[in-house]
Amino acid sequence: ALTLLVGTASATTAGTAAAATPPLQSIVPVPVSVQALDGVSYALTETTKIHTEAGSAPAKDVGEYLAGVLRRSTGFPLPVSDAAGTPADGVSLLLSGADAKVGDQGYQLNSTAGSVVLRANTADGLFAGVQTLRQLLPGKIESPTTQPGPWAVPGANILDYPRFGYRAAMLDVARHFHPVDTVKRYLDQLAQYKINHLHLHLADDQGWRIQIDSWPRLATYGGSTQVGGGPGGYYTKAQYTDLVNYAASRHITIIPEIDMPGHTNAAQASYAELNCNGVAPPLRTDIEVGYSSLCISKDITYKFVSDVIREIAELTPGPYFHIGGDEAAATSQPDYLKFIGKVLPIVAANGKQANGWHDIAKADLPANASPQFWGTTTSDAGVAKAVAKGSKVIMSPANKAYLDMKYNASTPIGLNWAGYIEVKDAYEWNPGAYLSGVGESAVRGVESPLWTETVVTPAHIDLLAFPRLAAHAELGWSPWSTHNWNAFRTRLGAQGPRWEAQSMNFYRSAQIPWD
Ligand code: TNX
Repeated sequence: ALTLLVGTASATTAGTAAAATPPLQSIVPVPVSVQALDGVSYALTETTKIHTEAGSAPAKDVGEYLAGVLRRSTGFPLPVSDAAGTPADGVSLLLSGADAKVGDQGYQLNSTAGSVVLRANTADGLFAGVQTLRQLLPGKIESPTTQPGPWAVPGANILDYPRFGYRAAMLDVARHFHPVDTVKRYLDQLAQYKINHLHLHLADDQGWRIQIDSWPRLATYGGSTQVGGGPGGYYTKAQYTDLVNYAASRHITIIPEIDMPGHTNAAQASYAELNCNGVAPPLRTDIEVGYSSLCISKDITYKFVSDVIREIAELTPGPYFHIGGDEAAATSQPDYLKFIGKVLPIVAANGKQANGWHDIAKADLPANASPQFWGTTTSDAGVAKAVAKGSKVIMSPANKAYLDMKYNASTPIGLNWAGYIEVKDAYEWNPGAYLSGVGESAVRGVESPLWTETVVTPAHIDLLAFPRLAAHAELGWSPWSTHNWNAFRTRLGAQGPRWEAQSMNFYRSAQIPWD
């Protein structure tokens, strides 16, 4: 249970300035358990050393990542060593002695006057603990330039592990192309909130965004524009691999999506043979949906699908391949079922588990396939049937989890077909008890999609994703027993100085008491 911290820090308010929220009451997502050691704190100084589990390269990598974050603002050298023996002082990242409860993603953090010790069973767990440690330091720790200290970590015993093993965001790089550096920036932000999957929507009507050697025009022609008619773009295989590796260094798994059999105009424009009438349509730069379909009756369609899935699967170490499957309004129902029935085995033959928008649950799914619920209702017959047969569901209800919905009528970008989503709306739902027939154990996790019809720049991504993504991250990580809007708003408000130090263009919702 969450230890409620009351009066653990000297929150004296002088004059009119509001006191900053004490760090132990500021952590997002809120940990499973936080016990404060009153009057104790650890000071990070220019002599602090970082020690990582002897002989573990993955633990050393987490130590180097931590040092990289802390060096920018402290200016301290913070050497990282994995020499044998546990030093009594400094910051230690250890792969032994963790409470069994932390599992394969959780951690323990113990901070005293002399040391900070993180313990986990895996490097994933240490990485999660490092994100908590960042939030225990003052917000200016996130500054890219040297700042004055002191750098105090409050004394505490923290035990923490996730509610759901799958916590994800989706970025649509098809409607507007988002270059490698923009995706890396987003990966850095996701990691801070313990999100461990990034789903990339790599193809849609307006653009194809990944090089496929056996069908080269997909990228060179199909990737040559975007919504509004700009130049578009695509990832070369080397760039995609760079993203996969960068994500891995942030303990994030990339999930590639090729949306089919609808949302395929860019592919059909690139290759006439993918159309039933043999005629390539023009490229499209508007935001209509539901008009394109691969030709279900042609053999070449399945050669295309096999080639694309094989080439992308070869570059993708993660277990999932997302086949889209949404809004196939230009495909008849029998054709849709036939198509999904042919594509699922291709995914399996390439060693991947299929994810798909929940429309795919109209077809017969293997138990390892996950429908991603994006509806605005609280029941879906197909999803309930898939769950009864053993599938786990990814929860992305559009009126709660869609980051491309506006906050309110004055939000300058975004859509509103699923309604306005203020921060409280994004937070106030229970993914484990939301859909009928889909209980906690049938939920793989929570995912926040960001469709980019109106999203062009990194500042646009910031504005729509933050702070709502942090609310979703807490739903995915923290136990439901900790769920409390008033406590959450305070924790969220404490993220403000961190996001300012990172020059993030977040939405300063009036619902939140920003520090
Ligand atoms: C619906 S949600 C779509 C996308 C759009 C989005 C805009 C889903 C599976 N399909 O094609 O981009 O709405 O909010």
